[in-house]
Amino acid sequence: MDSKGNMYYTVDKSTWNSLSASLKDFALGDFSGSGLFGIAGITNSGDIYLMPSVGSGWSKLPGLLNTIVTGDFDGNGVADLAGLDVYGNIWYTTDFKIWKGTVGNLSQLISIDLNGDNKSELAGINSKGEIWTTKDLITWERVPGMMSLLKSADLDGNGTGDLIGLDAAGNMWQSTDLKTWMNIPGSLANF
Ligand SMILES: [Ca+2]
Ligand SMILES: [Ca+2]
Ligand SMILES: [Ca+2]
Repeated sequence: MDSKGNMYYTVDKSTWNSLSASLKDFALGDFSGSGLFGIAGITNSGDIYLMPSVGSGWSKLPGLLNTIVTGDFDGNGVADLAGLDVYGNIWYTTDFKIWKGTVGNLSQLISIDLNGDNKSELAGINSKGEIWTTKDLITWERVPGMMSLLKSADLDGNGTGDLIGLDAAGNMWQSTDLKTWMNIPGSLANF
């Protein structure tokens, strides 16, 4: 990406081409294990491009997605990708070549280390607002409650990812046990 915000990619590592598309979503991660962060971007048409470290050039990945997140799903210290297609189907890849599907259908996806083993798992919200998590990328468990937006961080510092949710009324909630929600005082609904 140049200083004017134009994107370029190379397929032969010697010729730079302009990426004549704008991104609708992107995520940051250390895709090379070098300690340098790169960018994974989704164009408006759903094409997936990866820039392993910022400034290194874009390469096109197989597949089509609507949203993208990063996580380390195999725990090798290199960032991997997960995302939702336009139908809400859930996909992830650890080699940037083959996308593996997991059951379910979501409208928002996040990566989260639910069990503290330094491997990422997935959580998300479906179209009804139900909250779902998977610890093995195969089976999903429902977390009680309904949210309209979901984020994760290790709120209690015990090494496992916790959930922060925003409900439809604009109230914020936190869950560190993935069973019960505690209100975070101060609604953002009126801001
Ligand atoms: Ca990885
Ligand atoms: Ca984990
Ligand atoms: Ca925690």
